[in-house]
Amino acid sequence: MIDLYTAPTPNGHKASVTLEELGLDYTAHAVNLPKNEQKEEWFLKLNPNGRIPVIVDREEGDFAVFETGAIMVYLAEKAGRLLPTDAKGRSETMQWLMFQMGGIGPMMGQANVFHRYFPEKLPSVIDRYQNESRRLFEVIERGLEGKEWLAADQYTIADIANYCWVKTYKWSGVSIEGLPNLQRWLKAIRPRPAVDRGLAVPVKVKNLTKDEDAAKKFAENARKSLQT
Ligand SMILES: N[C@@H](CCC(=O)N[C@@H](CS)C(=O)NCC(=O)O)C(=O)O
Repeated sequence: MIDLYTAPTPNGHKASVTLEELGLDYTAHAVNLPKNEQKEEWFLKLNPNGRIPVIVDREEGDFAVFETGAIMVYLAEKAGRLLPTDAKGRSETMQWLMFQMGGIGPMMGQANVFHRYFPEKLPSVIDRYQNESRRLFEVIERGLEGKEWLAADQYTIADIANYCWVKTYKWSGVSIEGLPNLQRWLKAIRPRPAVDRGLAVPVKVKNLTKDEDAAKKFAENARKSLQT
């Protein structure tokens, strides 16, 4: 059994969607980010970085894993699925996973900070992160040319990692216009039952781009855990 400490954010969803896709037995525990529970001592013992998500594998002597890329690789290897084992397939998957970890996640994350959460609106900073996110979307567009999935001709943790962030493009204020491959790929992943279940962990959140009050509240809460 695995304990997942998480919150309803793209990084949290990367872990819960992976667990659902792999059919692993797990219990989700909601971490209250506005209350900064992720900075409490008990949490820092599991993840010194003080950020969600983190997993604890009870079948492996309470082994804790933090950083979503490492969590996804750990889970895929435990279940023996979603990460090809041949050298090239594994490398392709890792390339697109690292691309998400080092590019899509940080850039969209900062676009959200400055577009949605920061009290001052700094146009050049907002432009910088939104334009860089758009550039990275165009990289995915090229990566999907003539291909159904990002890596190894199969659905892998690389698709899950990138999907959980790219799907929030509206919240980041980044357009997906003129990117037919990326749009097709988003549409192919969304109806998967495991994705649907994973996106409802630890709680289902409203579509923030369609609900102004919910968006305001979410931004206020996000501000509380923002390190400036
Ligand atoms: N690189 C980390 C990023 C994790 C992360 O940034 N988590 C955010 C939520 S999406 C968080 O815990 N924010 C609260 C905080 O920064 O205190 C990973 O991939 O696991």
